[in-house]
Amino acid sequence: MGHRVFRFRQRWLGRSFRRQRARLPADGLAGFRPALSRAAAAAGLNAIPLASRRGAAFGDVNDDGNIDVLLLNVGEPPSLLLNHGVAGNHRVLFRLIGTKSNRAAIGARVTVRAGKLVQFSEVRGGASYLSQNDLRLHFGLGKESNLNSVEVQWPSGLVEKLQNVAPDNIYTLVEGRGIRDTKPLPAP
Ligand SMILES: [Ca+2]
Repeated sequence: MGHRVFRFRQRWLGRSFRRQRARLPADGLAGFRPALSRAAAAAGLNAIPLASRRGAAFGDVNDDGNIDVLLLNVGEPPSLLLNHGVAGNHRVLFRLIGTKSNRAAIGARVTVRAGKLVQFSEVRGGASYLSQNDLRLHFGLGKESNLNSVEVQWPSGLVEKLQNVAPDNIYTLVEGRGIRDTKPLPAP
């Protein structure tokens, strides 16, 4: 991401500490490293100007169903990486609002079942350095065009289960009241 004391080093050592987005250990991860490099190149990440970066926040900034990334640059404006995604894949987002639980629903867990897919995610506070991810939970569904079930475990202990939920929407779920709002996403 960048060197911790880059200003000092640049002034006194005459070296640049701006870096590419990720550095992986030279040993280990032998198969993962080239695969990650190819994925980064395909996504256009190698074209991003070098910078000394710190935190990163993940979320769907433009409500198109694809998770975007905001990178925090030291002494410079942040970089917003908009994810244009892959056509044809379904997805769904859930915004949770607690009533008995905390309003932000921190700690709530959602489990979705779609065909053979079973996924879960949890609403979390805090993430990368000085960053907060989107509190909405995002699930990529691939070619699955129907959610068989959606189960919400609220911090209060309440468990709610919804069935046959259509993908490609942003749902607002209120604790104890089910789906209270639906915002369609663009066609996959
Ligand atoms: Ca997006």
